[in-house]
Amino acid sequence: MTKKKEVRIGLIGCGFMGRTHSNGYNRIKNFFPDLEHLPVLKVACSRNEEKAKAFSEQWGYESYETDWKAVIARDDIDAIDICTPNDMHAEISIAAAKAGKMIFCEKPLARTLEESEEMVNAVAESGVKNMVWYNYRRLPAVTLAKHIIESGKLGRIFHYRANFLQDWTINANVKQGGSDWRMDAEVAGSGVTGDLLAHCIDTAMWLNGSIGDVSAVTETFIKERVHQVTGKMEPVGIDDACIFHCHFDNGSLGLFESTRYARGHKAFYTFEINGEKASIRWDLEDLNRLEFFDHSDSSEVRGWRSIHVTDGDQPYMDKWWVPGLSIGYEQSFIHQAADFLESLASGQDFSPNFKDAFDTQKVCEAVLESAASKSWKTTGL
Ligand code: SOE
Repeated sequence: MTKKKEVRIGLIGCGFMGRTHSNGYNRIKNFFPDLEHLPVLKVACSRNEEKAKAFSEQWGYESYETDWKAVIARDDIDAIDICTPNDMHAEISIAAAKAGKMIFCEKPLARTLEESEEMVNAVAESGVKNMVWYNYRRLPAVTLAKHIIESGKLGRIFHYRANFLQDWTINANVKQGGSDWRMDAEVAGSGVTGDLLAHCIDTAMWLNGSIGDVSAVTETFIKERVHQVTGKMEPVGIDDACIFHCHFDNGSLGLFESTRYARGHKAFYTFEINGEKASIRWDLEDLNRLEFFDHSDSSEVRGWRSIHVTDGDQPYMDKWWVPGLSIGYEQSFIHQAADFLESLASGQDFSPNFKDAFDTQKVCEAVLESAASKSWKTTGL
C-alpha cells in the first residue's frame, strides 16, 4: 500500500461541532481508502483541561492542549479546525493563516462582515488552503439537486424557497451566554440569520447563483433572558426569527424563513426550486430523498417523483453500504473532509472556502441591515 500523506489536525473547541468533525476524520480511512491524504488527529484543545483530555481520549487525538495559541505554535500541526463559538473564528483564523496552517472553520465565517473580510484577506495573503463547514452541500440528495440543475433539466428558474425551522428557544428559561452562546449577540453575531439562514444562503447560492438584493423582517420574541455569565436578566440582542425575500442574479425570486419558534420543528431545513420545465424539493428530516417533478413526463405518470438517493451511481453512495440503505447527517461532514483532502491531491480549488463564506456573510449582513432599516438592501455581490 502506498504511504499516505498526512494532514495533521489541531482541533480547537470540543463541543458539538468538534464531535461532528472528529467523527468525520475518523471515518475517512475506512470509507475513502483511496485518498492520497489522510487526516491524523494530533491535538484537541479546550480551555477546560478535563474536557480537553476526555475529548481527546474519546475521539482518538494523540494529545490535548488548553491554549489555542499553543496548538497554532506547534510544528507538528498542518491544519487548524476551528469549532469554537463565532467570536473566536477571526482571531484564531488570522493567527493560523500567519502561521501557515490550513484552516477549516465552522460556519458562519464570523460575527460580522468586517471580521470576515479580515479573515479572507489573511488567507489570501498567506496563501493557506481553507474551507468553511457548510456541510449540507455534501448530502447526496443535495449534491444530486446540483447535478440536476446543472444538467438544465429545470430550465429557467423562477423560484427558490428555503426554510430552516427549530423550536428550542420558545422556553423563556433558555439563557443567553456561556454554553448558550448562540443566544448571545456579542458571541454569535446574530441569531437565526447567521446560525441557520447562513446554511440556506450557502446552499441557495451554490445551486442558484448570487443574490443581488434583499428585503427582510426580523423579530426577537423574548426580549430579555438571564445571562449565564452575569446571572442577570439582560436584553436579548439576537434575531429569533427572520424572513426575507430577494432577487437572484439569474432573475429568479427567493423566499427564506428561519425561526427557533416553530413548535414541532427541530431542524426542518427544506428547499424547493421551481423551473420552467421541472421542480425539485428537499427536506433535511428525510435527507436521503429528493423530490422531482418533470413537466415533460407523459400525463399518465406525471407527478412528483420521490428519488431515494442511495444508489451506487448517485453522489457519494458508492462509498457506503449497498443500494437502498440510507445514510445520515454525519456523512455530510465525512464527505466534506474527504472532498477537501481530494482537492489537496488534485490541486483544484475547494468550495465552500473563506471567500464563498464571505459572500454568504454579505447576504446575511444585508438581511440584518434591511430588517433594521425596513428597506431593500443590495448585497454587493
Ligand atoms: C443550531 O441549533 C444548529 O446546531 C446550527 O448551529 C447548525 O449549524 C445546524 O446545522 C443545526 O442547528
